[in-house]
Amino acid sequence: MFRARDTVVVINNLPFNFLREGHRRMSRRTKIYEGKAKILYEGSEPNTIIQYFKDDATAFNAQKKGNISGKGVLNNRISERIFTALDKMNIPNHFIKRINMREQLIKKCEIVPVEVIIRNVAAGSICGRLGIEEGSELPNTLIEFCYKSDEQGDPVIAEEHIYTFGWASPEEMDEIVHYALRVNDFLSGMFAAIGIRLIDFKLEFGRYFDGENEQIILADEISPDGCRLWDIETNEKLDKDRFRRDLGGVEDAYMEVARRLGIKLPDLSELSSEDDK
Ligand code: ADP
Ligand code: AIR
Ligand code: ASP
Repeated sequence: MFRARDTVVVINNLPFNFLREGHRRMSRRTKIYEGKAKILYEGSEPNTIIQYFKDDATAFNAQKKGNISGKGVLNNRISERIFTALDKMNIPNHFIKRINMREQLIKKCEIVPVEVIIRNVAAGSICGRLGIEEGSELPNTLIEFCYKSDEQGDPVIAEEHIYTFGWASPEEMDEIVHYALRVNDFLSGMFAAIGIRLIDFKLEFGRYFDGENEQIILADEISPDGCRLWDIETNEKLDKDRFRRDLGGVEDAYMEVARRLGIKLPDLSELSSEDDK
């Protein structure tokens, strides 16, 4: 049986200031929401939010809690890189701009309370649920839906539940599935090009209201927190499973993903000036 515990992982090859969360700067803002991995603040423009990436990590519906030093900085950068690339592929999304090491400005939307899980290879919960061996290639891309509810433990649901309980309309789900498959095609290729297999990942979508118009857009983040990423040659895990399963080398894995994406991490002086803003 899994027991709650605290895991603190200390990064040892990053400058000290890299690890600071900059709470002084944050306190001047109006906090809208604090989640397990991010904090949302009111943005300076109407209809915008500042998304702050924390180092906090949770797993198994927050039964396991920990802190991965520098994770927020890395996820901010990785997610920025991916959302910017998806924008060029005409996938509408919430990303506006990165503000600093841990924050990005995003479009405020009404989150559809459905987590969209896209699987290319069997791993994680599906293996236990259906008795499938981890690492088995799936004959086709599999989409699963989970009800986004911490209280209920994000249970897997059928598409029918979404309509029965009015979480999204069939038209919205058509768009969401269409975008999810396009994101999968694009990201699978993008990661393959840097020697990474995209095993599975989670997406969140929201409704963005722009005057009269309402649009479904991709929201939240795409980072090693919500993707399974395996090295193509060795099958080494380069994602949050290293934390979930106590495999060690968590930060190194996130750093490796950032490095392969060509993300240049800032030097010490740049980081300290950001923290002192
Ligand atoms: P959780 O809420 O699961 O603990 P996080 O700590 O990542 O997750 O918190 C970020 C929250 O912000 C999530 O609940 C997510 O659904 C929400 N969110 C992400 N993007 C947007 C957006 N563009 N507008 C409004 N809410 C968003
Ligand atoms: N995920 C699901 N809920 C939260 C997250 N982050 C992501 C996992 C994994 C995929 O969705 O990171 O990439 C499938 O997760 P699972 O646990 O259902 O196998
Ligand atoms: N982030 C979710 C949780 O804390 C799920 C996960 O990543 O395992 O439970």
